[in-house]
Amino acid sequence: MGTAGKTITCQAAIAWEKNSISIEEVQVEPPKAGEVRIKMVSSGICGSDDHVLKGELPMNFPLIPGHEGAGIVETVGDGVSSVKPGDKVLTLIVPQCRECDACLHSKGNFCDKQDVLPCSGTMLDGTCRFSCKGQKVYHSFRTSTFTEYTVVPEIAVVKIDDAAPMDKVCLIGCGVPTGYGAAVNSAKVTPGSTCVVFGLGGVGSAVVLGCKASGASRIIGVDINEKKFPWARALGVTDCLNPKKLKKPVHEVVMEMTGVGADFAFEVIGHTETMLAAWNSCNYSYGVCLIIGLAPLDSQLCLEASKIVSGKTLKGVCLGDYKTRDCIPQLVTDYLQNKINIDPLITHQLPFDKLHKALELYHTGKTVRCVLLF
Ligand code: COD
Ligand code: ZN
Repeated sequence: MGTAGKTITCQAAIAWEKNSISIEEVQVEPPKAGEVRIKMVSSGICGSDDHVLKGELPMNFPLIPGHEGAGIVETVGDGVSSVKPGDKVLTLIVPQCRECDACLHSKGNFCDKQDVLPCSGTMLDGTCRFSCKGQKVYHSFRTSTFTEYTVVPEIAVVKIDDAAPMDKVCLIGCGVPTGYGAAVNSAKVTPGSTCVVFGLGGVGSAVVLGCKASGASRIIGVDINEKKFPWARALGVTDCLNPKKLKKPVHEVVMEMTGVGADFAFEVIGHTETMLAAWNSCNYSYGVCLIIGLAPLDSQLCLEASKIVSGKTLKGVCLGDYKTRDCIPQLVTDYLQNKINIDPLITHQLPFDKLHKALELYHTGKTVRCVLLF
């Protein structure tokens, strides 16, 4: 008995309100036109999911969290042509519609059809495909990967190589392009350069991977959680700094260590204070500061305006500036060809029913990336 055209009942994590999550039996409707239903195989737990769970993004509850997913296409809706049942796929927090201004511009990648800013919690037609106990359940980032089955718009899903190990490649749906791509594709880190990375979580560690791959000779890692330092050193960080243990502001220490400031600074936390610290750690003339973290929605970044004229660059970046459907499959192929090694980013893998344990590991700062397996 196939499941095509039928509602599927399965297990999913539901965030009922902020800081309240439980695994429940849910109903997942068949995909509508332009949509894809996916049987999940793995999902990373990313810092952005934590923003959702804490209610820091204006999202509708109850919702199914998760966006960094790998799975197998179960069925497709009318008009879907880029994937078919049985394909291995990744879900994409930033879709690529190939029609909007950002998609049509050679440099743009923040597709108008994304559901990050602002968040609707629905599919593109404004309705939802999930329900639980008769109640409508919202999507998160139009992906919702903490579930055995999900429904995603075709523009937010991409086919990957048949040989991809599905318990690992979920990271290439988000953390790897976001971090590695920021270093390699957006900043274009140069050989012999000095980089400073603020935040050594899953995404910051992927930035380190990209700096190392680009030939940076010095990579300074900054984090308030020293449990991250051994993992960071193994990836290529040469100097670790804990701002809480320094006698002066971290940017002053970076300036002293480098003499002239960093060539490249990356903020991978999402706080305005660390964004300023990253900016102030850069060389005043040619330094490049990339902001990856999402700051609180009502916050303002206040820069000393007279310091901008000297030439340094401040740039925001999402998903490594990659046009997601065009570029992400190649990152999977690069991994399969040993050109990128994402394995050290995955410090834990747990079955989906151990979700609470996985979230506890994340919240106590004991993981770089924990992957849920379905
Ligand atoms: N100073 C130094 N380090 C800090 C501080 C601080 N004040 N506060 C927290 N940290 C460290 C934590 O100890 C942790 O190691 C790290 O910062 C954050 O890591 P994670 O694992 O919690 O989060 P990531 O790496 O999965 O995600 C970080 C993002 C900044 C990407 C995320 O939080 C975010 O803002 N996402 C939205 C923006 C974005 O690019 N989204 C697209 C892909 S998700
Ligand atoms: Zn993410």
